[in-house]
Amino acid sequence: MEKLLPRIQGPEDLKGLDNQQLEQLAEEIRATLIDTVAKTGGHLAPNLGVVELTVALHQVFSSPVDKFVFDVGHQSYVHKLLTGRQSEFSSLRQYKGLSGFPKFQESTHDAFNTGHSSTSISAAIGLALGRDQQAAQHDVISVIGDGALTGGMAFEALNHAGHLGTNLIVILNDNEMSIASNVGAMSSYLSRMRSDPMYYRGKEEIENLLKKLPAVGSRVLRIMDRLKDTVKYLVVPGMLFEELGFTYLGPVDGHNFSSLKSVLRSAKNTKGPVLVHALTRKGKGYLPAEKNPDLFHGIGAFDIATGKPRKKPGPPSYTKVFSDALIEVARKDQKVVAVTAAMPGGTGIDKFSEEFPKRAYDVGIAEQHAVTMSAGLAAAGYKPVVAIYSTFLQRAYDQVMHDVALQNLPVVFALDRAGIVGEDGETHQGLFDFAFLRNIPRMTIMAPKDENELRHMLLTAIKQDGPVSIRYPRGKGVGASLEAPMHELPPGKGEILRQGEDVSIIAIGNTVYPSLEAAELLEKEGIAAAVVNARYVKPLDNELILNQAEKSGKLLTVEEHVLAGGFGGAVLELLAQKDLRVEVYNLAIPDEFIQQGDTAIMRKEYKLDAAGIADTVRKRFFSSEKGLKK
Ligand SMILES: Cc1ncc(C[n+]2csc(CCOP(=O)(O)OP(=O)(O)O)c2C)c(N)n1
Repeated sequence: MEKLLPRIQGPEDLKGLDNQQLEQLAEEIRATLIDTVAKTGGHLAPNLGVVELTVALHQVFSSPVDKFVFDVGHQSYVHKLLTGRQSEFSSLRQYKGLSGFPKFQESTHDAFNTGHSSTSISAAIGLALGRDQQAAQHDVISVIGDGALTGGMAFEALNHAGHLGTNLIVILNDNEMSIASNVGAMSSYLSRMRSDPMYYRGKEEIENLLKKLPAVGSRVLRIMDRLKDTVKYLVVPGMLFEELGFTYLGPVDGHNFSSLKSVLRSAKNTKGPVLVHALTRKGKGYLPAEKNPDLFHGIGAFDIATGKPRKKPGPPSYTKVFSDALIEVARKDQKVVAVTAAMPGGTGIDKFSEEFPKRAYDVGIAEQHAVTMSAGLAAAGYKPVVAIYSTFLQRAYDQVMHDVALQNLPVVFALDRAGIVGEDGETHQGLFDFAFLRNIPRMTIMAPKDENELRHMLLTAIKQDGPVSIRYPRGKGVGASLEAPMHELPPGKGEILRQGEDVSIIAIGNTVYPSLEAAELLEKEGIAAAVVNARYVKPLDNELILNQAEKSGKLLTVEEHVLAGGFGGAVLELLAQKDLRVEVYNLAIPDEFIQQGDTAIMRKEYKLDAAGIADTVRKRFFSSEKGLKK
């Protein structure tokens, strides 16, 4: 049979296809998704679930005139395949390749960039208002998952959309899953609509029944009309959305082309905000993903036949070491509780909740709530550890400041995926946390050089009275042996790992080991570099840093973080305050958003590997052009 997918170079090529051809196309898309993601890694299960939905959207609407906003955007691969990006699809999530998220820089079909959750309805409202301002006519469609709908912004936007009343289509892609099982009352409401036919068939059935009753029936119907609001609560599907000012359409089988297209056409023809409730299956069409949608939500390379991840052997991840350490601490301290915002697996809180089901809280994709709730727990005498990706804490800045730090509450922020994150790219880079936490009074900020130090830092943090953040990178540790028992680290103290009188490299977090390697490279060239593991960004180990500065007169700070507001900046502030004039260079990420790519490639690119650090020392402090040669 001739393949259809290669013929689809843009959404217009879909227009003439009948449902049978669409079925074939869906199969080809699924095969391409599985083949590609098996090599590149990526968000397989979410995309397998939206194949029919995305195809139907492109048949009924006309992108790029009509605008699609994909919430989170991890489910936009099918959209990419249908909008002229097939030939580059194998470069998905690779360095200089296609992004794993919508990106307007990549295509005019990507109306709005996403990556973080629950933004799509707000963005779509903005696009719709822009359209209205220009008296244009096109449709704006937000595609949002039931998981993303747990985020506060999504509720704020639903509330506002109903108030505005302008044309807007929200497609609720309900697969009953966030990454793990979805949480919350909204999720239970949606699943009631899924599972209890009375819940959504009631209105029509009752009306038909009443119509059949001669005389009385129509009178009752009229009374019912007057009592509309009360009765509607009992019998109308999607009442919650109707009350918010939306026309609710559905639930519809999100894998059936003819039902999907018909409901989408109705949505197109309805005035005001419309919510289409599509029921889909995460991982649809690939058994291992259907069986294990959590694992296949976002997966590395895997073997297609078995569905097994192609894991490279190596030391345990920072996440695992953190998770085990937290459990160890919690066994001794009953006050320790753990909080995650929809990332139980990613943060290691899943294991904690197996052992302490009553002391672990998954709040859904609600980082702001997670932080303020933790502040409340701390105010009630508990010791909450909020495990959160660095990039997602950006959401909860005011909560950290206003609810935690202002009251000096002992909340521990365990910032996973800090630094360069690799294939997820610019929306997920954890490169800003030192900067946005460092200016908050009372915050203690730490970063371990390895997974062993992470354990000690966790204990140290839990023993402290105020807010503390510990950031650690994505992926495997360095293979450090894990000392037991954990011990507290001296507060605000770094450590000298290597002596050297020519230059001091002051490194933080995962740049400490590459700095040690760099010192070895430099030694071969006759440059004696000291290496300091700073451990703390706040409070800084003033004494140690000033001593090193005075000794060699040359300081290099190294961090996997943006330059502006980072660790290096803190060192400069200290030197300026002490009026100490030494040569300093801050090696950090420049003032730009960092694209996706393998972490090793990216570290090399930004000179954060051993060779790059050594090169920086050479060029900045010992280059003959600068007349500074020893
Ligand atoms: C602010 C924020 N927090 C957490 C995440 C991580 N995350 C990505 S997708 C996802 C689950 C989304 O679930 P849903 O919207 O139902 O989409 P599905 O994958 O089920 O299709 C989460 C928690 C994120 N992208 N943004």
